[in-house]
Amino acid sequence: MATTKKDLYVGVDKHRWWKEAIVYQIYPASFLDTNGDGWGDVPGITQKLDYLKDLGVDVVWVSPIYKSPQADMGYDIADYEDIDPSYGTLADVDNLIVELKKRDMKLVMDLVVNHTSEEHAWFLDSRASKTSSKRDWYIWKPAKYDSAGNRQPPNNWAQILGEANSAWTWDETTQEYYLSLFTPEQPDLNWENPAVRAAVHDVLRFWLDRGCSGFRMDVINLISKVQSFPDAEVIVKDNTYQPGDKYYANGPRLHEWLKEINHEVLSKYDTLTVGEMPFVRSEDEIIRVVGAESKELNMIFSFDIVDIDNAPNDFRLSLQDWDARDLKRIISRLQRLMLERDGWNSLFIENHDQPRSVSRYTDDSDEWREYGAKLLALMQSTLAGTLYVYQGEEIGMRNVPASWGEEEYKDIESINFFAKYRKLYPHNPEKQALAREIIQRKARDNARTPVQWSASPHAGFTSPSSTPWMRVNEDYPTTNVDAQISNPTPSPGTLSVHAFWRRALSNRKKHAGVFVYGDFQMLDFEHDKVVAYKRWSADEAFVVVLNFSGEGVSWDGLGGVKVKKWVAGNYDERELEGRSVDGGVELRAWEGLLGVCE
Ligand code: TEU
Ligand code: CA
Repeated sequence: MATTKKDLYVGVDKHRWWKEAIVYQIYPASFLDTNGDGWGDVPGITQKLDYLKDLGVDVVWVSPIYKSPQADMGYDIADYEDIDPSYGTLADVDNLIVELKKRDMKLVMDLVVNHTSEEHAWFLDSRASKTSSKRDWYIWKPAKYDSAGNRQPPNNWAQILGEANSAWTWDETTQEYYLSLFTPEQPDLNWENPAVRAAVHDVLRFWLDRGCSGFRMDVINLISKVQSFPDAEVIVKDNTYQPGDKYYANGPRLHEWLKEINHEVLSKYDTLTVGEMPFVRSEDEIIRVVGAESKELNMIFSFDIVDIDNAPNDFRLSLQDWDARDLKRIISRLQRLMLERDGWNSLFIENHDQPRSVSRYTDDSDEWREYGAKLLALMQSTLAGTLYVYQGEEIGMRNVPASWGEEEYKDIESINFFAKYRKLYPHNPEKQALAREIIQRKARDNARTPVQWSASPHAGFTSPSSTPWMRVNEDYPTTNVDAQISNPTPSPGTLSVHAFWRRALSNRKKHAGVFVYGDFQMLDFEHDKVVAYKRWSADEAFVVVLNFSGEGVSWDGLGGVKVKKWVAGNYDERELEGRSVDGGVELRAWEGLLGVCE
C-alpha cells in the first residue's frame, strides 16, 4: 500500500485552468425557454449564469446552437458561423460571452465536423453534380451489385443512429452513394481533402476570435476512414448491416490531422479541448491524443463507464448486467493510465446521449434517488481529471417514467430503434416489450427532458401557456432546483442533492492537489458491491467508500489505509463522528463516505 510520503507520490505537477475547471454541459433546447416557443434558447442560458456560478461552474459547454434543420438536434449543422433562429442570434451569443467573462467563466462550443447537415451549402454543391467543385468534400462511391443484379451500398457498415440501415445513402441525381455514418441527413466530410481541413480550421478561428475558449469535438476520432472502405466482420447476427468502427474509429490519419489542428489553430490560443471518442479502448491510442507531449487535444471522453451496460457483440441499445467490480476495473485503469503516462482524463457519467446516471447506476425510486445521486456526486467529485456535470445531474433528475408512450420519444435513434423492432418482430409481444425496456433504460431522450427549475407549470422551463418541445418529467413538483435551493437541508444532518453537489465542487477545488492532481489507488478490487479508493498528495490523503448496492454491507477492504475521521457522507452527517475508523465499515444501502486518512 502506498503511503502519503512525498517520495512515493505520483501525481500531476503541471497545473492548468482547464484541468481544475468544473465544466457544465448545457443541452440548449431543454435548458430554459425565455420567449415562450417551448424551445430553450441562448438568452435562457445567460439568465442562469448566476445559478451556475453559485454551483461552482467555471466553464459552460453548449451543445450545438448553429443553424440546423435539427434532424439530430443540431448535430447536423447547416452553417457553422451562424446561430439557429430557434436559439437566438449571434448577438445573443456575444452577450452570453460578455456575461460569462464578467463572472470569470468561459464558453466551450460544440464542434461537429465529422459531418455536416445535408443542408449545408458545401453539401448542396457537392450533391449537385459529379463535377461540382465540392464533389470531393464528401465521400461518394458507386453502387455495388449483388449476384441477382440488385443495387447494394459500397460496404456493409451500419448507420450509428439507425442500426437497421446502411451507413450509405443513395443519391438519385448523381447515381452514387454518399457516406452518412449517423443519419442520411448527416453526410460525412472527406477529411482527406486539404480544402476541407482548412475550412474546419477557419471555423475554429471564427469562434475563438469571438471569445469562445475551446471546443468539445464531436466524434472527432471518426474523421479518418480506412480508404479501401472494407466490409466489417459480421458480429450482430440478425442485422444486415454491421458495426464498422474498426475501419472508421481512430483511422490511419487521425493523429496527423489532430496535430495539424493544433499546429494551425489551437497552439495560438489558450483553449480547453475535449475530443469525444467512442469505440476506443487502446491505451496507446488514448495517450497519443492526450499525452502531455502529444500536441493533439487536452483530453477525450472515453466511453468505458457509459458503455458498461452494453451487451457484447451488439449495438449500444442493448442490455448487460454489471457490478462494482466492472466499475472499479474501468475507473482504476483510466486513473492509473494518466498518472503513469502523463495524460489527462475527463470525468462524466451523463450527457445528452446517455440515460440519467441516478437511474442507471443506482436506484431512482423515491426511497433511494437522493442517496444514489449523492453517492455519484461523491464519486465524480473525488476522481482525477476535468469534471463535467450535465444539466439536471446536480439535482438528481431521473429517466422518463416507464409509463410514457412511444410518441414521447423524440430522438431519431429511439424512433429508428422502435421501427427496427416492429419490422423484425411484428407479431412478437415479448420482443416489443424488450424494445420498450431497452428504450426506457437507455434512450438518449432520458437526458433530454426539460430542466426542472421549479414546481410551476412545465417545471418553470417555459411559460405556463406554452407547450415544451419535449414532455416534462412529472416528478418535477418534488424534484426541482427551487425546492433544493430553498431547502438545502431537507432533514437534520443531510443536504439536498443540489447542496451536496455544491459542497462537493467547492471541496474539490479546495483540495485540488489531491482530487484533481493527486495520486490514485483502488482498494479491494474483488468486492462485488463496494467501490473504494484512496486519493492523496504530498500533503494530505482521503479515502472514498461507495456502496453500489441496495443492501447493507459489512466491508473490511481498507487494507492498510488508516482513516482518521469520516468527513462527509450521504446519510445523516451528524452520525459521522461516532462512526468507527478502525477495521471494518458498516455500510447502509447506497451509502457513500469520504474519510481523511492519517
Ligand atoms: O455522439 C456520438 C456517439 O457515438 C454516441 O454518443 C451516440 O449518441 C451513440 O453512439 C448512439 O448510439 C455524438 C453526439 O454527442 C450525438 O448527439 C450525435 O448524434 C452524434 O455525435 C452525431 O453527431
Ligand atoms: Ca425559446
